[in-house]
Amino acid sequence: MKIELIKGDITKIKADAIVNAANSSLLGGGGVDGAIHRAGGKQILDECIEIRNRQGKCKTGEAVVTTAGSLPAKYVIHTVGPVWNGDEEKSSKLLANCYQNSLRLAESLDVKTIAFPNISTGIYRFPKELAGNIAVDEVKKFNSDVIEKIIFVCFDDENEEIYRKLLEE
Ligand code: AR6
Repeated sequence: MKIELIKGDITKIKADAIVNAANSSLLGGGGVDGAIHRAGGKQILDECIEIRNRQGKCKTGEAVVTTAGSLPAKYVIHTVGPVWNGDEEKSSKLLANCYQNSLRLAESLDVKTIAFPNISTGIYRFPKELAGNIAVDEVKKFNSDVIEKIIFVCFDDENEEIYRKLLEE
């Protein structure tokens, strides 16, 4: 699997799937979640509501999929990152689950390219360095015959710098 780093807006990425840092309501919010729903249109929210009606809320660490609406991607994989509360062990495991479950779901959809934002490092205040380490570790550990390329999309300079260093190692 090839790993790429891009600085920018994930809604502009032409990948088979982009990942959304959602919340357990699946009904939208701020940050990257707000950007994806705004740019992708109502179809994404409609499918999120259908999922809610079917299974209830999405638990932290889990992932669900919808259409990407009018975005250049095919799918949006919505995963719910942990809110940082200082419990490093528990939060790290939950964040690792986000990457694993998103990648598993992507594989089941025959996704070849997938783009991740820096889950939990915005409104959910997860320390960026630790989150970057977890993201890169999980992606490197995930052996896939299906997924060919993983793109880390960093929005802020600090995350870009962290990922650049991690991916040089
Ligand atoms: N493209 C790529 N990355 C982005 C974009 C974008 N357009 N916009 C922001 N980021 P956050 P969280 C980065 O806050 O911490 C929402 O309200 C941002 O710089 O979007 O997981 C949800 O509904 C940061 O590095 O998500 C939840 O309630 C990263 O995306 C809550 O926020 C994640 O920041 C989730 O919080």
